[in-house]
Amino acid sequence: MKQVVILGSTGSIGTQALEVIDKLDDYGVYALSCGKNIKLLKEQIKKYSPKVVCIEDSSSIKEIKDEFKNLEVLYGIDGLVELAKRSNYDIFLVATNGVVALRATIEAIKNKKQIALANKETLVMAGEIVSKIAKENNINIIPVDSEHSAVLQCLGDFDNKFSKRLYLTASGGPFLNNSRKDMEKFSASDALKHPRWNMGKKITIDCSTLVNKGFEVIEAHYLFDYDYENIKVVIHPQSLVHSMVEFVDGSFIAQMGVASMHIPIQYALTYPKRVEGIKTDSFDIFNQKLEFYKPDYDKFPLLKLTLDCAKKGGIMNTVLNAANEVAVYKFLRGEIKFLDIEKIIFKTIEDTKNIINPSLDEIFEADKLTRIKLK
Ligand code: MN3
Repeated sequence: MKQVVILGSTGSIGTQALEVIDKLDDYGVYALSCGKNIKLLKEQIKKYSPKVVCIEDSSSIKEIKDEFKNLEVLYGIDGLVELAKRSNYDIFLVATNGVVALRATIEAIKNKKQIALANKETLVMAGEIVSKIAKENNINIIPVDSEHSAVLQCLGDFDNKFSKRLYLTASGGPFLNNSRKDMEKFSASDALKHPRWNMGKKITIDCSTLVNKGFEVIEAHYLFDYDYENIKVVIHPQSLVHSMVEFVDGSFIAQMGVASMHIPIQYALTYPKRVEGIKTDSFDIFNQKLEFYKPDYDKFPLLKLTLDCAKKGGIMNTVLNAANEVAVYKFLRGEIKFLDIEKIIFKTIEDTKNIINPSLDEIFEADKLTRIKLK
């Protein structure tokens, strides 16, 4: 029986991961953690009987304890760290947003557990630190995101020596066929019409600016130890190919399938095996059209900026990520225009003095200061 810890169990990836576990033989839930959604957490406790839960703060401990007498309840970042250090589990699935789980993820790596990573900030903000610790502990971080899962599926294993280049596909977002002039007028509801994947509002905007794809290039760099020059972004409006690998003999291998997160989540839990597991809609290969284009950096300057910041390393992507988050939420609240998102980010990056080889504390500090400055 493989025991799984799910951080962020009440979120989109967390709930889908539990649906996957429902259909897997020999997988149990050792621990669940969540932020504010205690109601859903209690339903999950009833159904999956974890030994431990970890919640955001101590205010709901009594409420949970009253209902589940034998359950251990931890809280806060320290609770996550303590959980990560235990020996009672096999797989540590990180499906939280933001940086709350970063220290715990590092502890789980040092504890030599299988890491299934769905959180962006881990590698975007702290890729240098996390990948170094993973290497020292001989741990491969298994990606949950569809593009990176596709790359891993094409490679077969992390040590494939015959691969040459990675191609991360992007749907191109809702503005693929609009001009910059059109984009000036876009409202939040225009941007939220995302054609292919059903996702949260924040990430949908990040797909429409292609910032998300820039972040995915950074993640691929650290996950697969590839130079930035050999990771390409490909616009593929059909979202049927989830990513591709080019090999030394000129062959390309692509991973295709329906756009469902159940598949990459399941692969991360069962890697390197494949199982039938959860049933997804069947993929109809007939009468499909596949198109691949170069991204237009003039139209989507944030993609270029993200890649430039990635090459500089240090705290640049931490600052970019924080500025992006503040700007996107301002846009979603109707406080700024769509193209103001990139103006805010460009200005913030221009004003940033990089710190090379930052410590975790310096990364957290850069994140905090950027948010305060842009508030
Ligand atoms: Mn993705």
